[in-house]
Parts: sequence; structure tokens; C-alpha cells
Amino acid sequence: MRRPIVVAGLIVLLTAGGSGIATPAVSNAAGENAAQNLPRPHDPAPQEKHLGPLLMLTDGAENAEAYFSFDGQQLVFQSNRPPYDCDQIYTFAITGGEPQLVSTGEGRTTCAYFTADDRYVVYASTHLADPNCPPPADMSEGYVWPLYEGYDIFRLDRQTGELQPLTDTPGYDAEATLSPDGKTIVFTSVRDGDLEIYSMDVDGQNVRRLTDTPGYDGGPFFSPDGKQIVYRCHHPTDPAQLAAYRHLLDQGLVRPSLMEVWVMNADGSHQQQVTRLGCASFAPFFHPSGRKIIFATNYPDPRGREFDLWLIDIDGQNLERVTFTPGFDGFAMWAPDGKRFVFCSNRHNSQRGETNIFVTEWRD
Ligand SMILES: [Ca+2]
Ligand SMILES: [Ca+2]
Repeated sequence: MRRPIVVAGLIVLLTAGGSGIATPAVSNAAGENAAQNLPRPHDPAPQEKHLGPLLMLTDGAENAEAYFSFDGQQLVFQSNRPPYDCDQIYTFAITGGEPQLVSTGEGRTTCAYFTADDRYVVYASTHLADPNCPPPADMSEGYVWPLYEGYDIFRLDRQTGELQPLTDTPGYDAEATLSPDGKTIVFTSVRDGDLEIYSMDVDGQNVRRLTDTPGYDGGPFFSPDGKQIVYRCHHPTDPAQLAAYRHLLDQGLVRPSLMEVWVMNADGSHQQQVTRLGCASFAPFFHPSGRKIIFATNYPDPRGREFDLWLIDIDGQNLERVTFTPGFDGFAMWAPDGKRFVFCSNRHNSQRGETNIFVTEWRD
């Protein structure tokens, strides 16, 4: 079993899709100096032919899950930077600058996303359950993600500051993202006893359950035409493996070491497995064409800590590696214009193991 004390990729993997443990906030002279030289230009690795010149927007603490606004001019992301002890939600321009705190500063937050007019930000937070940071996951049974039961999904009105809860069911509700028309939220919840994907209107009404397979279903994102959803799954079929999954879920934990990428129609029909890599493949996002998916994976070493971005056709063909730098690369997303591209990476960090946000121009 993996030890909990790991650097680089797996620490970020811990934050993936809203199920992370708190990594210690880091404050050091090197990081503070580095932060003064932001944003910083960097070249992609020579093999990274899909990536244009990189603009590094953060350097210090863990920065992850950066997602574009609908106008493509801003990013919303989570970071455990000081003064808070666990992840809070921030926004800044795609050209960088000083991040603006969006969340309350209490509890732990994850998985933020803009709404269609960029007036609202939706995100998950534990602050109503407890203003303190939730405790780190119990790793006594190996490497796991916690599914904090205090997580509910909130919608912040950026004009008025009003924070409205969109869910109020017991247990984990998080990982909310928006449809391209801005009318529908998809999210992950344990409200029916297993990890499943649900949709609801942008005001929290008309909740519909989309998945029902025993096992992990989570991390959903819409296709550019809004007709499909890409997500990550772990569906154990072996009775012992399913029992192990349920045993952890009962404790609010999930082991993320084996996940595959799936797609389904927006109404939950026609669920299809895309990857068959036998690794930790997660954080998928549709290519602007709607025909390919980018995702993070530790393929080809399922026990390895080397995560990179890969592309695959939605029919599972044409697997292609996109990033080639050591450590974690993941959480990729295209802006609505299909050209600008954001991802999070360990590359060029001033503090080993930390993850930062990079924006570039995508090259097909
Ligand atoms: Ca399930
Ligand atoms: Ca890498």
C-alpha cells in the first residue's frame, strides 16, 4: 500500500475532484520571492507540441483545479496558501495578479466553477458544518481521499456577496460544474448511499440522479455541446473489492488508485467506458471538438507517482501523451474559445512538490 507521505503528484491527486486532505500551508522566503516574479513565462518541454509558451500564474502552496470563466478572462481555483490552513477558493485574471478570496475563509472548500454570466461562483464548502479545517484523512488503511460529510455546494453572488446553499443533504456533496448553456449543474453526492453523479438546475432545483452503478462515479464535466458528460469511475465487480470499497465509503473514504474515464449522455443514458488503462485516470475534460478527452493519469505505472496529461478519442482509440515533465500534470481545461488552455503542474515550482497554475495556447 502506498505510504501517505509522498511528494509531488500524489499530494495534488489528494485534492482531485474535491476529495483532498489538507496539505500544510507553506510560507518560506523562496516562495515569497518567487511570488514576486509572477506571472512568469516558461517554455513547454520540447515534446509538448500541443502547448504554446506557458504563463505560470502561481508559485507557492498548493494551487489546483483552476477553471475558466464563461468569458474566458478569469480563473477560479482552490489554494491552501496562507493565511488559511486548508483550501479556500480564489479568482484572478488569466494574466495572473493577486488572487481574490471568494470563499468565507472558514472550513475547507473545493471544486469551484463560474456560472454562465460569471456573476456567480459555485463551490463546495464545509464551513456550515464546522468553521475549522476538517482533520486529515485516516491513512491507517492505506492511501485514500476523504469525502468530508460536511461538504455542501454553495453559490456565491459576486455582486451582492450573498452565499446560497444549493444542497442540504447529509454527507458529501461537491464537484459541481456547469453546462455550456449555464442552465444545469452536475455534481457528485453520496445522498443515496453510494458515490453517484447528479444534475440540478443552477438554483439547486430539479435534482436528478444520473448514475447507479455500485462504486465510485464522480468528477463530471459537460461536453462543449452540452449533450454528454465525461466523468471518472471505479466500478469493482469482484465481491471482495466491492466490499473493500464499501468499507472505506462507510468511513467517508475512497481509494483513488484505480479509476477509468467514462462518458454518458447528459440524461445519464448510454454510459460508456473510454479508458481501460488500469491506472489512476481522472480529471477528464472534453476537447473543443467534442470527439476527444484530455485527462490526468499515472499510466503506464499504476503504482507510480508520475502523472501526465493524455488525450484519447471518446471511442477509446488514439491514446496520446500531452505533457512530458516530471511530477504531476493535470486538471486541464480549454477556455470557451477552444484556444486558451489551463492546467496545473509541479514544473518550475520554487518549493518541491507544490502545484501551480499554467495558462497557454493550445495547438492541435
Ligand atoms: Ca456509484
Ligand atoms: Ca508529469
